[in-house]
Amino acid sequence: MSNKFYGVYVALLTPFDEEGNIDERKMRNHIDFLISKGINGLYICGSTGEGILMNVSERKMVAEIVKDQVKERVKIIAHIGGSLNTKNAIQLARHAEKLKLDAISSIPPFYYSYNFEEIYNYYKELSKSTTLPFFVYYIPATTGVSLLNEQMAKLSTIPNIVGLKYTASDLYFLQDLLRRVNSKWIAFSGYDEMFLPALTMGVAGAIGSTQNVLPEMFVQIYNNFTQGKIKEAIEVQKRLNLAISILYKYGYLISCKTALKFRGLDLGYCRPPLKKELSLEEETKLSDEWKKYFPDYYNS
Ligand code: MN9
Repeated sequence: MSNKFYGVYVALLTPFDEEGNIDERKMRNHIDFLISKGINGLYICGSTGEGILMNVSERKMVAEIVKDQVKERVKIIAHIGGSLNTKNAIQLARHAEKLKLDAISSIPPFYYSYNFEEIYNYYKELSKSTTLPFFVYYIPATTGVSLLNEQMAKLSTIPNIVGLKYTASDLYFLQDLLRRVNSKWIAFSGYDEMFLPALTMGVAGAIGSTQNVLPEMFVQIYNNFTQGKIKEAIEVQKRLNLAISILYKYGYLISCKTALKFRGLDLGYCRPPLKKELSLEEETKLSDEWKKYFPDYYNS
């Protein structure tokens, strides 16, 4: 496995059983399915993985299962943020290092209106707690934390911070940021809808939720782009975006889990307060639409 971080990373869904417990067997099956499709890495316990709905020991358990199942076939980045406070995040960072995962990542602290000094200190404390490479996870739409480009660039001076997962729509902001940090940062595109445009603006790959459902399409976009086959890449991105618009209709994460059912995989339930499962009516509508537009990803 190469030392570099690039390509298609899956923000891994976490399967729960009906009572809300992590379902280890389903998780292991899903990991093997994704690896068989040619992905480059897994990003665990992020927004998609319902990480902020889990406690520290559950997040450690997910990391252990994933590490054991992956067996060095692809890289693993552990999201350690949203775990309530810096002390918890440090525990998760140390655990990731002990397990020899490849990197850690974190959203900025949120809920209280933290000033930049507090945000900076959060990243600095975490960075001091580990020698692992560290990716900032920037997702202002859900955290409510927006940073200026000069503030983001300041984060790049913290040792270990090697890049970011950028889930925002302003790709010029991203390109400008990469210029400010002299392209030292490895950037991953977070909005699946914009993987191809983000590649043209300098990202090394993508990390997102739809990769769980349609890993093949992300691999195709990435390979086409790197081989200069732009027209082909545009066609796949268009088709992917149709799938995303369908998945958005009934709640994103539970729809991703349900669409995987159509592909023959069982990802269980989501954890409340997220909607646990689709109603029968919703599932039927989703299934009909999926079958109509994506017959090649139905029962296969
Ligand atoms: O950054 C994901 N964002 C969230 C990762 O989960 C909030 C994305 O993969 C989106 O789910 C995806 C659909 O909008 O782009």
